[in-house]
Amino acid sequence: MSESLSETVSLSVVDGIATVLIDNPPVNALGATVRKGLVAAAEKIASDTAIKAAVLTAKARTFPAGADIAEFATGMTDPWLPEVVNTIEALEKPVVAAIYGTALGGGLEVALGCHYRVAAASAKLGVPEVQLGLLPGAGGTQRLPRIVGAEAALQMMVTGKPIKAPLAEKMGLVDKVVADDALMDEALAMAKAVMAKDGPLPRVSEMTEWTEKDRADSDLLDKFRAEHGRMFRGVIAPDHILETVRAAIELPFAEGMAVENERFMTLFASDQSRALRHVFFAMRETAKVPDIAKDTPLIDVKSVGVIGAGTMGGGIAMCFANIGIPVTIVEVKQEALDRGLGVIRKNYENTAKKGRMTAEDVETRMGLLTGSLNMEDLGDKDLIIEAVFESMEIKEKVFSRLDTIAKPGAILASNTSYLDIDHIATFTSRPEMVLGLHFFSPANVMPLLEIVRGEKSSDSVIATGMKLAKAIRKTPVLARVCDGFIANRLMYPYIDLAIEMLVAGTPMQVIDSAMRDYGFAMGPLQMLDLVGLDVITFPAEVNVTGELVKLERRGQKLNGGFYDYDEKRRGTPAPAAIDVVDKVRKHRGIAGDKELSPEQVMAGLLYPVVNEGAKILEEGIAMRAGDIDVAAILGYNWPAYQGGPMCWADIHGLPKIVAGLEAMGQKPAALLKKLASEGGSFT
Ligand code: T1G
Repeated sequence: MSESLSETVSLSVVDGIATVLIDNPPVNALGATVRKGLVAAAEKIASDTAIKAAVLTAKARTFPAGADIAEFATGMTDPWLPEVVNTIEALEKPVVAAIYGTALGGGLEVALGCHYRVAAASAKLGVPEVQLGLLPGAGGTQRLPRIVGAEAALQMMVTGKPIKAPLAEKMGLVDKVVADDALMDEALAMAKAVMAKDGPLPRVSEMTEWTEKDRADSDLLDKFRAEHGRMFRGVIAPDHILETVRAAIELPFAEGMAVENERFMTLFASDQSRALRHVFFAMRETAKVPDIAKDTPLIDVKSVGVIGAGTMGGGIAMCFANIGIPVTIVEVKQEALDRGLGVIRKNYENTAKKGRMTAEDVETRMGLLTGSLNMEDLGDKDLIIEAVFESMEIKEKVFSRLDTIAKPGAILASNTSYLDIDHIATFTSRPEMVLGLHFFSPANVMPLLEIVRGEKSSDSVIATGMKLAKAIRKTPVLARVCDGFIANRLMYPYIDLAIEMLVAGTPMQVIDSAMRDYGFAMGPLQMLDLVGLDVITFPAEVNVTGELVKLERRGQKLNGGFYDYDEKRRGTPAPAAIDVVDKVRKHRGIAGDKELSPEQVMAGLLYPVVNEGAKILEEGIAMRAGDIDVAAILGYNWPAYQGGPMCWADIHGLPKIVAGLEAMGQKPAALLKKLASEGGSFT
């Protein structure tokens, strides 16, 4: 007979063993009703003499995947999770955690408050709080070092990466790993076995073996920080995590908990955590299209055609082959087709060399790819993606032809990065079947996929595009038609103005280091060198990138660009580039004596990007500010801990940005001005 202890927690007793069941879909997050239910369960276990032991587990897809992140925005209430965990641990009757799915964050911390842990073989366990700019705030920083040692605990907490159950067992984090379908039986059997045992219960907070070892290794923490410096760069949570582990090694448990709590609250109030929590939800929001009904019929895509076997076409073909969908790739010349298929094979072989797939996988994937010189071969495909040269004339030829070849109901997509999808749709008799699928290069790697919705694109086509994006492990962002859609349009000013600053007199290394200090892995000019100067075209008749390309300086791939590169690809400002800048200055009659400070560089580049984002939003090109942030983070590696341009603008202060833009002689977007004047925010 099951007793409901709260809306989301129930308890039933069989043969003296209580089963505490959490039922809080979708991921059994430890929200207020769960916490209340767990406290009630602990009280029941303590007071009911018929109960000799307990098993704690959950329903549906996973053991609790953490605290309820959504609750952070509305304010957490009693009982707080640390107290809940301590209450479970303090019980005098054994509690066995039956772990499956993804026991993450607070979920793992609850399991650590139990006396025993049994895990399903497919379970994963982790503490990903660092990805939210936080640290495990329910005793994890104090219990993990005690049960697996400081080094392993730091590895888990600073990377945030989950570990598989067998490794967890090896580390001592779980007592037993069992077959998935035997989890409950095994957990009940363990409860039965331990309920008869005498002696004190194993409480992680009282374990001392690891702490003694770690205390003896005085430079353990400094060594860890030195070895993993990259993970500490720019973000604040890892240093706080390190200090909580120091407390776990040096202090009694209760004092260590006080350190954890203090540092958790510091992080919780930080801009970085606000930004990362925004990004967590924004990444999941992008797939939701409010004006398309949830039951919109989807088009079944079981076969794909790709036109063009170049870098983009090849990468796109791989995305579908990777999930077992056969792809026919069409080229105009055999040698281009052979080259394209050769590049795909090489990509797979390189992945196999890294041990991420087997030689057999390579053949399976290649077996899904068929080359053809004949567009007629696409006649039976469910989805056809054009990835040819960016010229409307060529698109017209391709889509007019496709219209006569493709079967009824086939989706016709263009991978164009900026051309007008509505215009492309007019080359067919079926505009409702046309959309943009804008992949970012390399298409088989970059996680962003812009789904470009034409005026006439049907709801089914858009809904299918959004679902397909997730199926090929991309994050979709819906865009309406404009030059550059969302990510490229957003970043045009960033790149354009960086070059303007260089011509006006700010040294390239000042510009790039300012943006690395902001959090980008590389500055705008370094990025141009990496992407290739020949892929960027600027209108002015004489411009820096054009002149560099004329000198056969195409960036890292050929002779350097703004920078010269040594064999380790370390860049130094190139004299040839400085000469080109001088030439452009002379041609435009610019003195080149205006050197900006790093702060001015940051404002000068970031404010116009925010302004462009505001225009993208007010024009309805993007549905949400969060979508723009996701596009910037996934398309241009905007540092996630800054939240993306729109979230960063809210944190930085919209009135400051409006004033800064006006001081630069730029007109703030109406939406930006309105929000700034009303104390509003984008996110
Ligand atoms: N809180 C609230 N909602 C959550 C959630 C959470 N922890 N995790 C997922 N969701 C929602 C998500 O927004 C989506 O909602 C749905 O569940 C499915 O998620 C004190 C402070 C578990 C691996 O960081 O990593 O514990 O869009 O699309 O791909 O120390 O969700 O359907 O409306 O991602 O199968 C620590 C975060 C929290 C884990 C499943 N825990 N979640 O992936 O589904 S902080 C985390 C995930 C904490 C304590 C600290 C993944 C997943 P909707 P999904 P998925």
